[in-house]
Amino acid sequence: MKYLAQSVWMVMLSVAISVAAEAAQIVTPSQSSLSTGAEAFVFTPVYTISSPQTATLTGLGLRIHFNSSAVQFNGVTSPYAYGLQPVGTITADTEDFDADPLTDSYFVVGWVDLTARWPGTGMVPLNLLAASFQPQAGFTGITHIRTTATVTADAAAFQSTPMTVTLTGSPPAVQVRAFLQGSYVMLDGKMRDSLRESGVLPASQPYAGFGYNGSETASPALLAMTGNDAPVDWVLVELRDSTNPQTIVATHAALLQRDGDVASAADGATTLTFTGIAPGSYYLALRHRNHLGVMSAAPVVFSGAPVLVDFTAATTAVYGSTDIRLPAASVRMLPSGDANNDSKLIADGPENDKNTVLAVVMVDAGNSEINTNFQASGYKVTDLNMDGKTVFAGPGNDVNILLGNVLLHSANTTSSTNYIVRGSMP
Ligand SMILES: [Ca+2]
Ligand SMILES: [Ca+2]
Ligand SMILES: [Ca+2]
Ligand SMILES: [Ca+2]
Repeated sequence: MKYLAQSVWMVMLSVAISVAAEAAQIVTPSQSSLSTGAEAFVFTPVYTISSPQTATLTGLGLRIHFNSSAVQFNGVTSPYAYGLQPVGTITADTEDFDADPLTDSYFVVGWVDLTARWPGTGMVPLNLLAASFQPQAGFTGITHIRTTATVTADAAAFQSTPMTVTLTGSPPAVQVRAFLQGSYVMLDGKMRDSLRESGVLPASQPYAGFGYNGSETASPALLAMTGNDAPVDWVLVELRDSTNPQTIVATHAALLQRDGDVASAADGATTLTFTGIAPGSYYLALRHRNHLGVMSAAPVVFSGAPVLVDFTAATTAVYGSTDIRLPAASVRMLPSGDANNDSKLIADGPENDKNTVLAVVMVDAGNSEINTNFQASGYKVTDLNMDGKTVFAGPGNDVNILLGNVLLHSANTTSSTNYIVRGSMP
């Protein structure tokens, strides 16, 4: 039906224009070039005419050509109403009307006024419509949106200028999963959200002291969530340079959920998008305040769809000569115990993490009697088992988890308390 209707008006327009005035109908894009990543963009053809004396004609039939590998046509909004015909469907440009073999598709929009008053006195220049296009995931480079006329009138010539669109590609998007040993509960295969429950989990990302000054803030609704998606703690997700993995290209502070998903603090979405970063290959790293960090064994290729990096899976290879993660049945956890944030777990000897725990307990304002078994409440990096308290001695203390990781480390064959467990992050 639509095709038939279009054929009829195209013939009518052809006849009408052939007896029209000597003028060129001109279509230029409102914006001659633009650059976009994953965001949709709008093509607005602007109609003018070369001779003011013939500013009104019988209409215009317009093909809008595009490369379907580069962009997806999302539809037309705000078409000029006077004389408007039904917008055509997407058609293969097998005849290559625009002499650009890369533009493989087009659709037709037309306006017909057999009284030859189109588009109306004083209407030019006229925005004919707004056509929305979505960049195709994975396409990068330059593409064009071109226009041709459906009718060749011997009186009214047609002139057009294309729009040049530079597609920089979808920014890297990642879904990350991880378990933290300090809060992991083997029996239910999830982490505790004790920090959230005890009300000490901060609303703003806590990594300023770790060299990251992002402004991520979680909404009260996200911080109030319970169940599998309740926030356990803040983590840092980093893209690192594929040839120099010590170079951090981009960082997101995000919330780790009880079930291991890393979620955006902005909206709780479990896909993190690195807006403004070019697609390509990056190492993907995950860091935590008092656990040893992990990074993908090899650069991850980001070319469109979100990539899952599941650090809870034993099959996910991690960077370094040995896998620093700890097994918990079939899953893997980041090891806890780095109270002084030097990427080493040390229980005894110089720079040890145990003394950092002790110091926090001893200097706590509430510990007036300076007891080593005092429990210092609050969100502290020394809370290695993530229960909302820093405890040096006695039940539930934070030292045992550190000591266990040192003594039970596979390379610590003599079970020495002064063995150093080194992190594998570059
Ligand atoms: Ca073409
Ligand atoms: Ca989840
Ligand atoms: Ca340490
Ligand atoms: Ca604790």
